Amino acid sequence: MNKVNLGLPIGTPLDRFINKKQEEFPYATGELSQLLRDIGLAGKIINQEVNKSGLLDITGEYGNKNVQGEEQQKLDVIANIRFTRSLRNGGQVCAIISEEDEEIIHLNPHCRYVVAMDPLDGSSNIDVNVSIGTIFSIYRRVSPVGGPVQEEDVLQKGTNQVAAGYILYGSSTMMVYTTGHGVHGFTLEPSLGEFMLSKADMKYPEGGNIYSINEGSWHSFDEGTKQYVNDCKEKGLTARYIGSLVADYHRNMLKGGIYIYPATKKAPNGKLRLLYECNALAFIAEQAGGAATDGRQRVLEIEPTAFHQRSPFYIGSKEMVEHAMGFTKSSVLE
Ligand code: P6P
Repeated sequence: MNKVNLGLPIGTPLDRFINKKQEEFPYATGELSQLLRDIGLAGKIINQEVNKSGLLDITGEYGNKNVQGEEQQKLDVIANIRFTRSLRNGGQVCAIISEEDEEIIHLNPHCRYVVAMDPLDGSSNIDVNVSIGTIFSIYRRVSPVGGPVQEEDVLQKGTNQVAAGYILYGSSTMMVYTTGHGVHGFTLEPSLGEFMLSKADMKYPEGGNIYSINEGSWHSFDEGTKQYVNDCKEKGLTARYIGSLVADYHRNMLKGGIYIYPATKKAPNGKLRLLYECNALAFIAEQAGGAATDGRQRVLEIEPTAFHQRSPFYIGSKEMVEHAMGFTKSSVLE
């Protein structure tokens, strides 16, 4: 039997897929399965909000800045509340680290799982109807169950992830996740309110000819990134940049390509956050046969030292990421 997608047919509901996958692991307690279902539920709730955002007063700025100093959008705050509530009610999570909260959100100390999340990435695109996404990463806590969650439970390397995924609120809404046994995509069937298997065992195509980077920041790129972008142009590759990480990532995984958010003079460690953006997508990318680096090393090997630390990010088709690293490995930001 094909271990990866168990031969489950396209159209299999997410809950049934998760249950069948759990049967592969005799010692599974069902906690991770329940947690994935809780995330799916929150995604359906947020999808409702996102789809109505033009009609309700939930677009635009909330009037606060998040821990990153970025203007919180109303839907950012709503998504953070919805996810936190769904994970609290689901009863499988001991703590959350969220882009929208500076400190750890402590839930049930008797649970084993920690969730790192960006509840709604790309939120500045909400008002102009461009695709946005939720990104999540799941770890087992390292401190004793029952005791208070410690920083070490959250500051774990990406290689420790037990699951990761994203929800893309686009022309259709998709949930894509991995538990380390392939990457599977589920499309929301709105009339049923169910995520249904639409892409089993997703893999990058060999190679790729799309590069995604905000060339408006060209003058503040490091020399190596500039040389790589010039190389892409000389080869006549296609430039595609939506400005919404999940949307750019998803397209590049399906069609072959690389997404880059490098270190810049304005953001010397890059813009994207290691724990709940880079690590989650890096786990998915590697499971799909791709790669993810910070320009010098595998993202999943980076030892986190702060909840909201940033990292330069090069992610996509393995050969494109490796080719880019040939330019950036010894490049320094002037
Ligand atoms: P820039 C959105 O704010 C985000 O975090 C990613 O979704 C997106 O790829 C990137 O920032 C866009 O940043 O600086 O190019 O506008």
